[in-house]
Amino acid sequence: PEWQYLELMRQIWEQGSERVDRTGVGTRSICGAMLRFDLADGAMPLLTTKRVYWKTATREMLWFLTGETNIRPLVLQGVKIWNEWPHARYVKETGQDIALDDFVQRIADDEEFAMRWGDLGPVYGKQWVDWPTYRYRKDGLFEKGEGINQVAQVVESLRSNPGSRRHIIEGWNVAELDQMALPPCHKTYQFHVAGDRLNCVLYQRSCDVALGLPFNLWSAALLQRMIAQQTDFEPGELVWMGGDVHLYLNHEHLITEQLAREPQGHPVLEIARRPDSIFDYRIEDFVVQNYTPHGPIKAPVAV
Ligand code: THF
Repeated sequence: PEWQYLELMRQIWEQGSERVDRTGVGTRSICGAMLRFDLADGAMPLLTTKRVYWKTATREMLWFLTGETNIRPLVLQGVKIWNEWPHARYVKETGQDIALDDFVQRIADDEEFAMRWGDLGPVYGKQWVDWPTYRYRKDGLFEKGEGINQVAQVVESLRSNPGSRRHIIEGWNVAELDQMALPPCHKTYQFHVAGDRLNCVLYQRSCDVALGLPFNLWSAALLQRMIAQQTDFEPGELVWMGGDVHLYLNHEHLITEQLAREPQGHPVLEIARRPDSIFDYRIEDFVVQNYTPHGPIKAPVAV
């Protein structure tokens, strides 16, 4: 449960090695970490030591499952978490120093502008449901094959061959990394059946523990719950593994405040309906009960 998260945070802050990262903000970082959460009886890894906007993270997960990579559908739902990246690209490529809020307003108002500037490249959604394939021809050139829907395939393989060790959803498409606004952080999901329970391992190569991890844990558990429902398994354990696990130096106020708080209560997630497929969930299907967290703690995201 939650103390594992708080312990990880404390350990990184006290023992992490300090370095300048890609964003220039600076981090304290450790190599390799694991957290385990049992999802039995509706339990979710939803932190209570600060308010986590689980609906935002849920909308993001549903957006991944549509295969969409443009931020516009998120913007139209008031989800802001991906806005910084297209904005930074726009400023860099056009030299126009437009404010973030004005840029986002234009994405919402102007569909053509959104098509041109709102796309993140072939990130999560694209790789998950439409991983590109290529077929070599006799003349040595190659043509585009049909995209692979990894999510549909995993649902199918869990049903037909539960004991398989290949129930994997992979975001790290090496050939396309250079076209992505950001290479995937939560890059590999593997599912594992034990009796009537569905377990999941998530490998995350890079983890912003203060801002990103609360979202990433919720989202992974959510995906696991949806897939369990679709395949008629009980939700089992979520095992989270991190590679470069870090805290940004400008999150100090958040860390100090959060480590001073005590977890309170045990939130549960109810899925109100059983949709026909993994691609048919809607935001109204998710009901969280017993969530009485401490207040939110604001902190800037490093871009
Ligand atoms: N880059 C960095 N530096 N940190 C991340 O957490 C991160 N992500 C995604 C991609 N790159 C990242 C983006 N996800 C928030 C949450 C998740 C994000 C980005 C930003 C955020 O600002 N959360 C605030 C406010 C939420 C809201 O307003 O709805 C929070 O308090 O939680 C991690 O995968």
